[in-house]
Amino acid sequence: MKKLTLFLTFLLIVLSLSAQTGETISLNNGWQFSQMNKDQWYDAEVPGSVQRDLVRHGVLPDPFYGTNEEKVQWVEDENWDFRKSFTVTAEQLQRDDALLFFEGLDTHADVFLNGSRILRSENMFVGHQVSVKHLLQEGENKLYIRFYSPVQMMMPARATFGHNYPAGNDHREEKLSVYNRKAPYHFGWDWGIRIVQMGIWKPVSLTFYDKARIDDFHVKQQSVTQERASIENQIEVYSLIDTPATLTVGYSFDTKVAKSFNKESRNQLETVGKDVMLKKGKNVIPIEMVIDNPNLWMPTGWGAQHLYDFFVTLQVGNQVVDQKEEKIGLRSVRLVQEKDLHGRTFYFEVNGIPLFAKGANYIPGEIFTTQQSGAYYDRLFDNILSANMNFVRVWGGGIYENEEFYHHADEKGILVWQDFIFGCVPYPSDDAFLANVREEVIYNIKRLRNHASLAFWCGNNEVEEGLRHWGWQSQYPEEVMKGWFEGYDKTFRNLIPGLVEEYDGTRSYIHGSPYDSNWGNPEKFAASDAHDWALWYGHLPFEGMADRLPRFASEFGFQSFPEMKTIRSFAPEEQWSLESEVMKVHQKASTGNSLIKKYMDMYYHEPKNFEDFVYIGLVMQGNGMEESVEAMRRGRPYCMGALYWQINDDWPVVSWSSIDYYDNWKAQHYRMRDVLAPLALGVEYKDDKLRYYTMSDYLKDHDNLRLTVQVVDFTTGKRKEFKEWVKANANDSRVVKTFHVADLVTEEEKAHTMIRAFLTDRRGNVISTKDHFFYWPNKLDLPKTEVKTRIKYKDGEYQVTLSSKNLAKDLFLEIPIQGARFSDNFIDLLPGEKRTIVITSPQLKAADRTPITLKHVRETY
Ligand code: NHV
Repeated sequence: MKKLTLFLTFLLIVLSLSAQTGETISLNNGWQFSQMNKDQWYDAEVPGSVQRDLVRHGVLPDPFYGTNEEKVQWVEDENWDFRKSFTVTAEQLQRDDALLFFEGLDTHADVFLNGSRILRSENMFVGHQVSVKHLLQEGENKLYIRFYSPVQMMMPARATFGHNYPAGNDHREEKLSVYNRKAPYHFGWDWGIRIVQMGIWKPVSLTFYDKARIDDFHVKQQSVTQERASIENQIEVYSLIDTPATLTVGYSFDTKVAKSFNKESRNQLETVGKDVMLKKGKNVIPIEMVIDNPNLWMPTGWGAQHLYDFFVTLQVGNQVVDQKEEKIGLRSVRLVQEKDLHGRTFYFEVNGIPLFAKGANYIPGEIFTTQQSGAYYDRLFDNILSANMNFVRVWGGGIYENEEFYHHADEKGILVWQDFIFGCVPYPSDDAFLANVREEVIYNIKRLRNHASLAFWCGNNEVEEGLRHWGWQSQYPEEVMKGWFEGYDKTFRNLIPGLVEEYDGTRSYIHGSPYDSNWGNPEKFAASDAHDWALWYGHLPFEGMADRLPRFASEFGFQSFPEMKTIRSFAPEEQWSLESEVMKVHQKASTGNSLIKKYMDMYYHEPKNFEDFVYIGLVMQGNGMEESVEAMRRGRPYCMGALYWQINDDWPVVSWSSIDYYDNWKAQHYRMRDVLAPLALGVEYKDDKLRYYTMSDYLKDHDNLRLTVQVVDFTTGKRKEFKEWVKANANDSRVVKTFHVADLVTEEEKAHTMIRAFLTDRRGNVISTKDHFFYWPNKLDLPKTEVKTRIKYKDGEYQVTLSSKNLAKDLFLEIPIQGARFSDNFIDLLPGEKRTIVITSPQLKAADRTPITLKHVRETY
């Protein structure tokens, strides 16, 4: 092994060789599709799906509008053909091999090229590479793909099993989703439209190359500390011949970036070469490497997201035949599950430091899975970062996300909890099924394992919880249940962890989430992550969540309707009621509306009309969820994570999301932003005391913080004020000040008085504000008031200055532009207070004076 330290030397060597690497052409363009035997061809967008294209061509109506969902269902029962021709030159045919690459076919398909069947696809999540040189000809070549109805394909499986799987979220009489290795949510969900798609959902390409190719480049981080990173690069080479070759791996690092973080500038360009004998076929070559004093990748809020540029080149003779690059963040991350006083811990440790996980569950952002552009992921991660999150769970009912998702996570410092794609139902476990799963698991581990953001793997969502707690025992014969339990162990306790160890070997794995708890039996919360659905399904009041903290909350949530401008996009005014046909299609949770009403009865006066109901629902979700999340954050280090259900929607619908389909923040997203701030103020109201907390994710202590606590009457304004110097310890939550409530207000005053507290730094900048009300609004004497506005109109930005004589609670500003950004919204405007809210959107024009409407709680009853 030779070691060269100067990148320039390396470059000179490479440049002096002829670089004859592969030539890749895209085969995404020029596809047509037709229903089988209909011979009616439409052009297809690839990546895409049949249904998405049928909507584009006007053959299907917009499935989101009105009750159109049912009108698009027939497509799933049909087979669909895709065809395309492409040309190949004589020169291209001179190359040693040609490799067709289908990154994703959804799902059951036969692929033909120039008269030969070259591939059978049975799994949406697996990409396929096929060597096709022997089939290609100079000039025109023809590809043809037949996609089979995933529903009709699997009818015989159901018929021969003799039972219908308990797949409650699969919205068809025959539950066939379990037999398909296909995104479960395509079949419907309790927030999801059903569109069981078929098609070419990821890109297609053709690569011509000589001699050998690099199939995979794994930068395996064996151990990483501040002092050194030990790396085993594993390079998978496919060679067409037995031949000597040289592999060179290296990395470069932009020291300019690192310098601003107090690392001395030093040579960060390094390569290691290795001479090898390739044998025909697959070769795996390890090349070890040590990096001293690495610039570590840190989660957001803890430092910079340093990314090294790793590369590998493959040289045969004097020709560089292939090369690959990877962006690598060096860090250590592990899930710590250790016995302790209470039970067992469940937290993530990043670079040796315990991390409180702040974030949400993510579902696929579109029902038309392929619709997401780079701009979509920019917006998504902007929404994640703006809400001060550091963690997101890619949930098992969706998909393994696109590379773009994990690239964004790497660059923004967001850790990813990755489920394997199984959710809420048992699955078959016969040999053929497991062989298919095996291929999928290997493929996706290899695809994702280089990402710094990928924190850990989880076998599935709630499959074991369902088997134990969802009452299937009384619906299925004993041997069926037994088969499912055995299948569970085979798949999630045996097969998948073995593959995670073999193909990743650096990350933690749990068999499923929750790990060993159920919300009906909270005594197990002391040793597990938890999906605590006592709030919502269990009718537990929001304030009850503080008394049953789990070690890590991986799901908990509360529904709301999207705001009216989103409802208007799919429902005409005569449909604005809970029981209308259109609204029922857009509320998929059978108990959803009654639960919203039940909680609203607990906390609010009955709203006057549908629009007020929608608004109050948003406010209730926001304030209630803030209360739960805050309790979890106050509760560290016992509780070390709060991932709420769910951040986003995949179509316009009533759901647990904090951002609606059209990118409008619900009240909850603003409240998450506040409560998850790197340094936030919390307050616990218990035993006639108000205990103020500082909750900090910073890695250093903050001293000399000023806590100001004001007692404010709803109509007369401020009556008392207390000031105190406090501190916030690094990576900690702690009580900094306790008040006896009786020292602040009398019993009678509680109904018309609130407590505003804020934290300022030495220069008087406000770091965090916390409003406390002693009751929910139905027990408060909220005054009537009129909110005054002064608006400055500019292109792209309106500035709205608000004031009110009396308290205006949860004041909501609405503007009829989808996705407009508000610097804040759903705010408590105090008597005499002046607040300016900035609304931004490229669609805002000064000349339009687009109307802004206001609503606050007192106006709804
Ligand atoms: O219902 C909301 C979400 C789902 O969308 C998603 O599947 O994993 N939810 C609820 C639960 N898990 C999840 C909890 N499940 C139950 C609650 C009450 C009774 C039975 C099951 C997510």
